[in-house]
Amino acid sequence: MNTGSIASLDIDPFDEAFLADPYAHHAALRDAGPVVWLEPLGVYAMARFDEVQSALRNHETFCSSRGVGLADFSKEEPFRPPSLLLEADPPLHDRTRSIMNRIVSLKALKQLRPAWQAKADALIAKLVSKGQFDAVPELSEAFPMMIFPDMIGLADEGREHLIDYATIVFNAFGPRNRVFEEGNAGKEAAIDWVAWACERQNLKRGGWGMALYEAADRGECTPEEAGKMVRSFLSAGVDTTVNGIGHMVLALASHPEEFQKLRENHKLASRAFEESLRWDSTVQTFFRTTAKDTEVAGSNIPEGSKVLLFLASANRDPRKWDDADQFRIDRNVSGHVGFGFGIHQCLGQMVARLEGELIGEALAKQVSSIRLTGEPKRRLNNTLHALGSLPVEMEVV
Ligand code: OVM
Repeated sequence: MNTGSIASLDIDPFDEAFLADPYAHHAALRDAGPVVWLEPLGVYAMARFDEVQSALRNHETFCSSRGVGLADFSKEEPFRPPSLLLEADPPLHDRTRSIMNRIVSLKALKQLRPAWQAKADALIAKLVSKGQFDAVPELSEAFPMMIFPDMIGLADEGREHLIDYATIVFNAFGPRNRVFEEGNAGKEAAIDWVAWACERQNLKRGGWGMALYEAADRGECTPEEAGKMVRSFLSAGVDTTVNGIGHMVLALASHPEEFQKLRENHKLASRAFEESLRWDSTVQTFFRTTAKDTEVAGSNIPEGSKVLLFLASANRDPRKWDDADQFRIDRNVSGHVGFGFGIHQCLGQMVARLEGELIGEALAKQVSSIRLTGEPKRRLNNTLHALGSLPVEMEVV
């Protein structure tokens, strides 16, 4: 229940008009106050940078173990057995994270880089020679699918289920609305395939999946826990980077002058990816649950409250960013919360950054112009800002 001075808004951020164009609605949320009450959902929300960042930092008060979606795991059955990482607090979270951090290392990525770069360059060369194509299936989905499943060591059979699985998982953080029901319809097989693909006997030797079972062999966790950590890789590692790359291509296509800056200086590729994440954050929102009574900017939030954090809105808050709505690849973008902040900050951020940088660099090297040839289409999801199609034309250098 909302008591006191907190503004109460009749806004459902999971309704289809909001999901289709979240940026049109964020200013109203930010301007209504540092904390607001969303009447249709019965939750608190924060959409300004400072409050979002400080809630993410304060993981003892704003906990994750009661779920980072609308459902409170202390009252409702979780949609799937909770993640040992995303939906855990210390000390469990920290143990999981340190096991996974040893696998997702700078050293591992350095080894992968040359082969990934060759694949990115070859993919862009193929697409540029085509001229016109849909950048969603042919680029932003194609590239992660060329590298990520091999890195994990997944079975060859059934990999196409990965994107359907992510759709289901990210929809499940929101309410059981039409986006959830219709978006997930017909995708149920993906759940069984992922459970199968996470089993030890279905993982290839030398991959990041098997590395987790080897951690279990050393007594760092149980084999069951290793399987759940493989599930985390599969849940969080595909649709996030798919849409991160998609948004970068969309941003560059709709800002030719920014693409020219990138062509003039290929070293801006990683910045271009980072700025596109700020400008159009793939993970739009996550919830936290208050583990105790707390106060934010003079307003009381009682224990057991769901609090919706608008990461994407924080990344466009004019209180924090100059010309917040402008996409500018040479701005200082450090501190954005597109990968979250604090102890849960994206485990795979180095992987995502490498993917984005390599695609940005390949475009800078090989392409002289990127043009939209039709309206980009959105694929509505309760958590992800996702593209369904992005028709483009690229001209060769
Ligand atoms: C996980 C998980 C699932 C979805 C997203 C995510 C963005 C993590 O299973 O740990 O992080």
